Parts: sequence; C-alpha cells; structure tokens
Amino acid sequence: MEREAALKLVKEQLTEHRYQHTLGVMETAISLANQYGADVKKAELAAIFHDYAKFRPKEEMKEIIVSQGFPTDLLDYNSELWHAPVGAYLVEKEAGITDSDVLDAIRFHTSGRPGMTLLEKIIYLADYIEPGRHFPGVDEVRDMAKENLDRALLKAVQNTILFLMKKNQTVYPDSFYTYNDLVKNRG
Ligand code: DGI
Ligand code: FE
Ligand code: FE
Ligand code: FE
Repeated sequence: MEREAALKLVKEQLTEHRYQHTLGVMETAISLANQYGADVKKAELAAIFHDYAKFRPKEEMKEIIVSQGFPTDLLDYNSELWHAPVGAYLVEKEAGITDSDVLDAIRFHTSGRPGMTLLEKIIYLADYIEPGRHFPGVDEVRDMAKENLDRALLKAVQNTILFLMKKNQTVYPDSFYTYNDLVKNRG
C-alpha cells in the first residue's frame, strides 16, 4: 500500500494529535531504517499503522484478544497495552496488510519482546523518540539512536519501566523480558 492511501485510512481512526504523532513516527522510522539498513517501505507502513487501534473501545479490544487467542494475561495489565496486538489484527482485517514483519512490528511496539527484529526495534524506538515527544530523557535516547540502535532501545525500554514503576503502575512481564534480553545481548 502506498503512503497516501495508508495515511488516509489511519487519519480516520485517530485524533489530530495522534495523527501528528504518527507522522513523526513515520519520518523517524524511515530515517532509522535508512541508517541501520532495514526495509524502508516496511518501516514506513508499520509506523503509519502502529497506533491504528489506539482509540477502539476497550470492550472491542478485549473481545478481539480473547477470540483471536492473544495472550489473555494482557487483560490483567494496563489497557494501554491492548492496542498493539489488536492493531496488528485490525490492520490485517480492515486495511488488508498481510506482511508479517509489518504486523509483528505493530504487535510488539508497546511491550517489545525478546529477540526483536530490526524492524520491531526501529518502530519501538521511533515511537519513543519522534520529534513530537517531550519527556525527560528523550534527548539522550535521540542522541544514542544516532550511534547505536540497541543501546538506544535499551535506554528507551529502561526509561519506560522506570516511569511506570515511579507511578506505582504494573509492568507487563514482556517489558521485563525485553529489558533482560537487551541487557544480556548488549555489545
Ligand atoms: O501508543 P503510544 O502512546 O504512542 O505509545 P506505546 O504504545 O509505546 O505505549 C502506550 C502506553 O503503554 C504508555 O503510556 C506506557 C504504557 N506501557 C508500556 N509498556 C507497559 C505499559 N503499561 C504497563 N502497565 N506495562 C507495560 O509494560
Ligand atoms: Fe502505541
Ligand atoms: Fe512505545
Ligand atoms: Fe505511538
């Protein structure tokens, strides 16, 4: 699917603010894909669709998680996690995207997972550092992303977990598994 067609589909699903965030993720993901030798068209498509399900009703997301056999432990954690796997499902069903690399990058963009692919890493990181993001530590991760993708990703995952813990929020186990995997494999 071409960029303009994909953007049109996504715009209908999102608020203006979230759409602007999506454009930022798209530009950042393309730039990271060029820098680190990933498939640029896949990065563009995954970035455009990554938050496709962000505003679906919780009941609909819950129903999809159960009926599609997605990990039901997700339901015991923050509902903010649900739009990632549900998005992968709906993007295939409603937008006809079938590329499993693209769908997995959408599926794992919030929690990450051990053994992330290059494309998954790029989408996770682009989501974190796109130009519209303004939170403590984001500039440090932006700088790291220019030098070393895995180090930047580790910092982003670490910051996310720390942020949740400081607010006494639960942390989904896959986020910890992602963190451990990146620490074990850091160069
Ligand atoms: O959808 P975005 O806001 O662009 O970003 P995202 O999909 O990376 O994260 C959405 C939210 O999910 C964010 O507010 C933090 C939260 N989150 C990320 N990892 C975890 C988490 N929440 C819980 N409870 N546990 C996690 O591991
Ligand atoms: Fe998201
Ligand atoms: Fe994220
Ligand atoms: Fe996002």
